[in-house]
Amino acid sequence: MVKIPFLDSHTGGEPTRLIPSLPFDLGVGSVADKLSALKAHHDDLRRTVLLEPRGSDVLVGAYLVPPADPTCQFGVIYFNNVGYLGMCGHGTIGLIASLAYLGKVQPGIIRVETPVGIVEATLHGGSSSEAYRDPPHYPNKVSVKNIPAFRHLAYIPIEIDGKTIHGDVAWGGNWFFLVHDHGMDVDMSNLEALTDFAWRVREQLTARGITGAGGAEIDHVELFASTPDADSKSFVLCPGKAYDRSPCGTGTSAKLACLYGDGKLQIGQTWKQQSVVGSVFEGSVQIQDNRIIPTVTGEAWVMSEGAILVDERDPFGKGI
Ligand code: PYC
Repeated sequence: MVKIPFLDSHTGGEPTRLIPSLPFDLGVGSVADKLSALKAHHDDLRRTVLLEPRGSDVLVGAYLVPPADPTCQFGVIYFNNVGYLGMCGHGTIGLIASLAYLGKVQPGIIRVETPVGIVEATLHGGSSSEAYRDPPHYPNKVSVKNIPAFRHLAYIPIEIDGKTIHGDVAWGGNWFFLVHDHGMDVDMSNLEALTDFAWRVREQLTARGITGAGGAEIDHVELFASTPDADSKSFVLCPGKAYDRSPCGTGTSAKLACLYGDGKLQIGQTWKQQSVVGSVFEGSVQIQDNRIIPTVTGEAWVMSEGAILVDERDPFGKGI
């Protein structure tokens, strides 16, 4: 029987399953090198951790790995039901809150190496946090200063059901297609139609050969709408066809880069992005070396801990 400890959190409703230590060695390279080794030799662990019958399509996993960069305290590799993510905003908020729960970090700045670059998380705490004053609790509000975000293509037309819609292709740690003129109701009562529509957008992008920089696949679709409760509301479809319950940290970063590019967001101005389930991230941008650096803030909550048990005799022990 193999036993792998895990800790589950959610960030604005979107779960993160943290695996604090891997049952094998990935060598001494960068986190990007470790991701290559995982893809080549250990993809069965991703399936074991996330797929049914143990997991579900909604779960995002996070492997905690040693960083190669000496300025970082941690390395992390995010994964989902179909593969691996470059970065994950809700996952990083969940990771840091989980590490706080485990007593491995204190309020302050924590640098984390990801396969696509270094992110800087700030774990908030201190006198303004009621939760932190109560000893059994842990600080859970985190700001993530992301890698640089940018818009790659603007106002690209695609046709869905004979109707032309337009989207921007932008990078926020993953590749996104951001659509405003979709005409869909961004509401929980409309999840099936939103999923179907966003999936068809993805199919059209593939069929038309519309990609991110260097031919990268655009594997996330964001449909935006207005709301009285925030600056914008969004439905985000993830690569494995599950929708993001959070406002999506990398998706919000991509959105912030487009807003800044359009002159609709000033440096340091706060943007409130609401998810389809109603959770909110606050975002802002700063400029460093002529690049747009987004910061996204949210809260995460630990919700279960335990161990994955893999019985070698179980025909579905490594996922369906
Ligand atoms: O928060 O960046 C994010 C994210 C990506 C996929 C799911 N959540």
